[in-house]
Amino acid sequence: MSKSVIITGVTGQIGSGFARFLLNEGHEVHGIIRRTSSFNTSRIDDVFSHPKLKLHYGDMTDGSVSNLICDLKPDYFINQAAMSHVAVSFDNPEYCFDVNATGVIRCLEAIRRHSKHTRVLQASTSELYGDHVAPQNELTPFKPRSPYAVSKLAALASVVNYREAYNIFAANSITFNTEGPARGATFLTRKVTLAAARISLGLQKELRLGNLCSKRSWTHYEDQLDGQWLVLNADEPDDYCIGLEESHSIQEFVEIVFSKLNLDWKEFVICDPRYFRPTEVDHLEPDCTKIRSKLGWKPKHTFQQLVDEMVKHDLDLARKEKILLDNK
Ligand code: F7E
Repeated sequence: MSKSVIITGVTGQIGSGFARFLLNEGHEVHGIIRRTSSFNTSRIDDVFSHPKLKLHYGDMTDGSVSNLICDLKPDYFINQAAMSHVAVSFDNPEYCFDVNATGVIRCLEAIRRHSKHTRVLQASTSELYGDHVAPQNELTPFKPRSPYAVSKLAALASVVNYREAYNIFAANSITFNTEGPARGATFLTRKVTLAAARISLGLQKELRLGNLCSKRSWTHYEDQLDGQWLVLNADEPDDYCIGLEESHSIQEFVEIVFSKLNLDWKEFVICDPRYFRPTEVDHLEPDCTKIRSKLGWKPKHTFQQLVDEMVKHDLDLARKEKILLDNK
């Protein structure tokens, strides 16, 4: 049966993936986009004219999203909107909290007061675990180490509170790093694959990075999406860790990507203090026993497949860029 779904953050990597997936399944998708002077809809260009996609201007920092919830009373509310860059949150903590925490409470209030049947999925994050020893699962204590993580912890706790206090179906996906060819270029993986591809064709000379020692679990966005959809459709609302149960250091990731392009990373990577964070999170790696055993989640992509897909995508982009340059 066709459902109505509000997706915030629909122009992002996973929000756009959700829109595509839900439209394919025959659902009606209401995507929230922020007004900007530059184009920000490239990730949904392919479904832009789909008859079941409606885009609405809105922002988590005001009443626009809650108003839409009141008007539409959707079956599902998927919150992918966030000020999601951990490093930037140190420079702009107040805005970060407004979007990531207060913004979520605004929406939960609208659901509690006007649309109690709506099922809520909050995209939470492994950043909550901070420097707690890996692997982390749903029982691991939270130790946030950035304004981003603090704001996301407030949102997670609010979702749990609304679930318990008002009997709303509200669930958190505790999402480990989510990657793919549509990942934003300021996040580590995409910054590296874009740079390495350009370097291999002589379009770029160096790559400046910060801390190479931290370890992350990088998961394909389609596997994250599968997991989050299972969480949203479970019999009972609950919180689940989602991610590949393996981790690699930043240096390992860099080495793998450069070697796929027959490059020695040490010749091109420069350590730049600008990219270090005031407090770092050293090692994030999930234990996903709960979602595997309760909801049957299983990732379809290995880490190597994810890297291969990103490298191939960015090499194709770099080749196109070079052809344009050569024909100038
Ligand atoms: O950094 C190190 C950096 O920015 C990964 C967000 O989606 O996942 C993401 O947060 C690691 C960190 O992701 C650079 O210090 C070194 O240790 O790709 P990232 P993140 O901070 O893990 C979580 C789950 C979220 O929820 C967030 O929204 O790489 N690193 N050099 C660098 N990172 C960046 N961005 N740029 C560098 O030059």
